Amino acid sequence: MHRELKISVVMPCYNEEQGLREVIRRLPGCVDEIVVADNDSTDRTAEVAAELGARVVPEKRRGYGAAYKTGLAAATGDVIVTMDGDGTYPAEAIPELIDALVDRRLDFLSAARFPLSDPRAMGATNRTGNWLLTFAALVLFGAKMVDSQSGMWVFRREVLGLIRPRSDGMPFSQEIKIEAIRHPRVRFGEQHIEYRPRIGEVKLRKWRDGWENVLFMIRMRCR
Ligand SMILES: Nc1nc2c(ncn2[C@@H]2O[C@H](COP(=O)(O)OP(=O)(O)O)[C@@H](O)[C@H]2O)c(=O)[nH]1
Ligand SMILES: [Mg+2]
Repeated sequence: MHRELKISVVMPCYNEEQGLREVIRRLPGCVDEIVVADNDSTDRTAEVAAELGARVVPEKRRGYGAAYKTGLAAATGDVIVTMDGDGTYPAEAIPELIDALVDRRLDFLSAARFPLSDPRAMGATNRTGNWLLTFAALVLFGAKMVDSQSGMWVFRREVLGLIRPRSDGMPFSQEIKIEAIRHPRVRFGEQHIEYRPRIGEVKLRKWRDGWENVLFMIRMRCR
């Protein structure tokens, strides 16, 4: 509990046995529930998550968005915090991010990684790709933000009753932010966080996923 709110952390994980161990160890005491959405990882991700007190929700459909849909639906907290299972996002910042959500009277707070606190955490191609995708969200939807691809969001669970992101893949991250920004009853904001180099193997296929993100936004604009 923090500020009298029940806190759930939801993480999509595919083969993050190593990173997940570290992330769960760093979670602050205010976290009441940990949900790990797993797609039949071939390493011990599910076992490690369960051993460390997380609820593991299995999802057969592969993909970041598919895992999030199942994981978010399973969360019971008043506030949901999301993160990758790779040690990149600052778990210890959760209480101050919830404070920002409450004090700024927001419904959805996205944790922005730029300017990068550690340049080693993201290569030049990914940085450029991020910038282009964030710019595309502005041009196509008028959605103004600093970091359209951040995987750390802090939001009130009620938001899930108002917006319904559809992507089963990596575009889920930008889609949920664009939907939150566009919804008249959802107050959206961003707050800067630290971002660290990853533990374990990257799952993002930068060219393929970057291109899929662009096409997804164009299709989303047309519907
Ligand atoms: N369950 C599940 N998790 C996934 C899948 N793809 C990526 N993830 C997780 O989503 C998070 C983001 O992936 P990551 O490789 O860190 O991408 P990046 O942060 O954009 O470089 C990590 O925790 C991954 O394990 C998937 O198909 N299924
Ligand atoms: Mg990551």
